[in-house]
Amino acid sequence: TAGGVRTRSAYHFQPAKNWQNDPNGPMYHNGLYHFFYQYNPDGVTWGNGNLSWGHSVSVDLVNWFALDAALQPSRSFDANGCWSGSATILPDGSPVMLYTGIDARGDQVQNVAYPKNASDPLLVDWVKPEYNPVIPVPADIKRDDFRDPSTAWLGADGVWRIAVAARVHDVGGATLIYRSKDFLRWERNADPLYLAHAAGMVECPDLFPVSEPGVEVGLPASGAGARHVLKMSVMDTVQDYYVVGRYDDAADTFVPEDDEDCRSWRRLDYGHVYASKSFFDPSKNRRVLWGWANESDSVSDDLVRGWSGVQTVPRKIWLDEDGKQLRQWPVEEIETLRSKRVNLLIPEVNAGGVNEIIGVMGAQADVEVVFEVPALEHADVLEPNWLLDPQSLCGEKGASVPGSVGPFGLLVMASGDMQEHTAVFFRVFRQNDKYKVLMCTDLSRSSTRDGVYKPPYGAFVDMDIEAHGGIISLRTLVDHSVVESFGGGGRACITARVYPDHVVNGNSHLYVFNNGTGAVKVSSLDAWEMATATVNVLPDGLIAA
Ligand code: DQQ
Repeated sequence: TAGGVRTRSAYHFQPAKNWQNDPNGPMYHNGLYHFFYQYNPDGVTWGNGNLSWGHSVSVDLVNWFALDAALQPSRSFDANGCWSGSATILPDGSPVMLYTGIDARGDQVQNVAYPKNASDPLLVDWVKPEYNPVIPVPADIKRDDFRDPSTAWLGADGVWRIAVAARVHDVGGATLIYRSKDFLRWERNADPLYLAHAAGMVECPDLFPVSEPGVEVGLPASGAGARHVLKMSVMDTVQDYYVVGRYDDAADTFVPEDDEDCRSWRRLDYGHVYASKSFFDPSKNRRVLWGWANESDSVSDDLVRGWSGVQTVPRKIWLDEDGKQLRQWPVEEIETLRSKRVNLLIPEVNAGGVNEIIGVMGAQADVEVVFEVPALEHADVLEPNWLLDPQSLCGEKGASVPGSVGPFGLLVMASGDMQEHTAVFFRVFRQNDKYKVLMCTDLSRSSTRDGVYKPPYGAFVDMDIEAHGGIISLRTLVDHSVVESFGGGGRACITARVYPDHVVNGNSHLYVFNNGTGAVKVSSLDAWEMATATVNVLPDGLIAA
């Protein structure tokens, strides 16, 4: 349908049709990347009862070829759904999957699956051994509060560990540790890896080592003393939070270095992303993160489109020099899609300035801009309570509210008459003799349509802009209905879904703007039109042989 074509992404991962949600079991195996995802083969909604693992392969994390579903409900131990799980690469190089089955009684149980033929490069067929489930619901956990096994890691004692999400009644959200030597017999550790008293059910736990700042390691978690990141998807808020901490590989417990309430940990994305999962890519010695970005219009729109849900671009993640936050950046392979480049020489944008970036298709673009604030000291004074809720602050101080330093940034997916536009911008505040940089993606004008979720999204970029000479960068990937932004070199990420109306019969424009009273320098501005990747369907114009 026209609606589907207009909003379908050109280089974000989606199946050809139908519903997708969580990334599952991403891995690198024998020269190929495999990506699995929660998939409803029968429709555009979540479809409780028949969730399967969709499966695609890629050589470059950009172009994807669809294979048949890898796991589908078929046995008593997964009769009502194959839910989220993770891949582990065994020492002999072959993979094993752990996933949650919704069994014939409706219990959440943990199952294993192996490739039928480990030498098949595509790993098309998966076998679910008869002895499943390998972990039934424990007596102290409710039958529908036990799911999402993580990638397994090998302890110094030669025993494998996994983390599984659960809710401990009256206590909170937990990540339980199970140990095994053979992936068949699993024993629960008395202590959970981490207990989140403040949360209810948590989902999709991920634990990985980050070593010391700046060093990129992605080896499976082990070794006491090494720093690790724990990420949990918290159901009450539908947000992914992470924290750096110490993992004790003998006790199998994790102590965050930060706040105890996981809902005040940092977020992987301050926009519309959930159930993220990372994997270690040994071919490039990097850790790569995927996350699900749900639609934010309506189910009837999904029905018209015939699909629902995209994944963020795969992001390389590493620990920042500050030892506290992750930095995230689109994997370099995405840059192979950069085709037409425009390089604008706008020395500065004055108060109220709006400069069009002409020459690239605005709906399919990658924009990198470096701003320099010449006079930080003019910044407006920050009220301390604003620090608590950057999202509301972005709502109060949207792109049309002038400040002293900012708002400045990009207007993307803009109609020619500017009636519709999505603003991605910064605003700098002063707090005593320090500066705080607010990053916002303001969707309030993103579409003239009603019935679309158009919130402000916001985050403080955790960097010392003064020490950086007043310089701050913004990279925004625009892909029809996806606006995925990386502020301050990937210190804060905001992914938004947009549904502008003007794309029916008009082009989308791109602008750089400054609505602050002080001028802002543009040290560099590069924009590329992005080619359409092969994502499970052939791009327009290509015909299958
Ligand atoms: N989605 C899966 C669950 C997981 C949830 C089911 C998170 O396994 O807990 O589709 O989005």
